[in-house]
Amino acid sequence: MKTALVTGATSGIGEATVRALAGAGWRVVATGRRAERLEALAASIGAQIHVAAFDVRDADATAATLDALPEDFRGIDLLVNNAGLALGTAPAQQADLGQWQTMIETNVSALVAITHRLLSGLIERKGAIVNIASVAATYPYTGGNVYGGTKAFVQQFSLGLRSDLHGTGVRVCSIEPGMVETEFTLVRTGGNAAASDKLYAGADPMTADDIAATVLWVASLPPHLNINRLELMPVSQSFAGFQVARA
Ligand code: NDP
Ligand code: 8X3
Repeated sequence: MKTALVTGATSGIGEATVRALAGAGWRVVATGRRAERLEALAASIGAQIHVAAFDVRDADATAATLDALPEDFRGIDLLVNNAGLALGTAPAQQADLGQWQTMIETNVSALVAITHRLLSGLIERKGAIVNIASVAATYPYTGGNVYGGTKAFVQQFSLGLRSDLHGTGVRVCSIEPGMVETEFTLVRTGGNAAASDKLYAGADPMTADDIAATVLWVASLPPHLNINRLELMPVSQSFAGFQVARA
């Protein structure tokens, strides 16, 4: 039985990924800050899951948790770096520096620290890393500033890992979704349920299960096959043009 570690498993894509992996017979370490949600997830899955509540921005708590995993969950074959967030939609000139720093600490620094910690074990087991980036890595939009920057880092770090891990057998994939209906917009807007509902209303967005099924597919491919980058959008979403400021 293979073991996965999924960060950000208390809601959305992470929770759905835990369910998909467990349903396919994986052992899963599920993490996030909200312990009660992790306990509920564990209760609905059973012995195949181990939960650990910690803030990924806390380097000491992260290291202590990973070092103290129970014997059965210690050998991580698949790391799903999913924990992340966007905060705010203000243009850069009006943005809050604290929100920018939180996004960088969560989406970049924490992802790098967890990957660094687990890398030697992943190499030993010829494992896999799936990083959840975003279409925001590739397509800029107003108010996306630092969030897009963090996801561009995740995308490029994934490709850099591929290069460094050449010959080790470790697979790395950057999954880059567009609009997925989760708690993402609730978090981004500071709890504005009306704004979140409005964004998704009538849009037929992707679901967390859509992305979880993609993660499971990538993780289940034969060992000789690597998906480098995978960009997904709902059919209802596409691209807009450039903007021109006229005198
Ligand atoms: P959710 O808000 O539903 O889930 C985010 C998860 O990240 C939660 O489990 C949350 O857990 C966890 N998390 C956030 N901050 C921390 C922290 N400091 N420490 C530990 N865990 C943390 O959003 P999504 O499921 O949509 O987001 C998952 C990933 O997908 C993110 O990286 C996001 O950027 C990315 N993404 C989302 C898209 C979308 O449209 N929804 C599109 C493209 C990418 P808790 O709060 O309990 O700590
Ligand atoms: C989330 C998708 O388009 O809101 O990463 O940035 S988007």
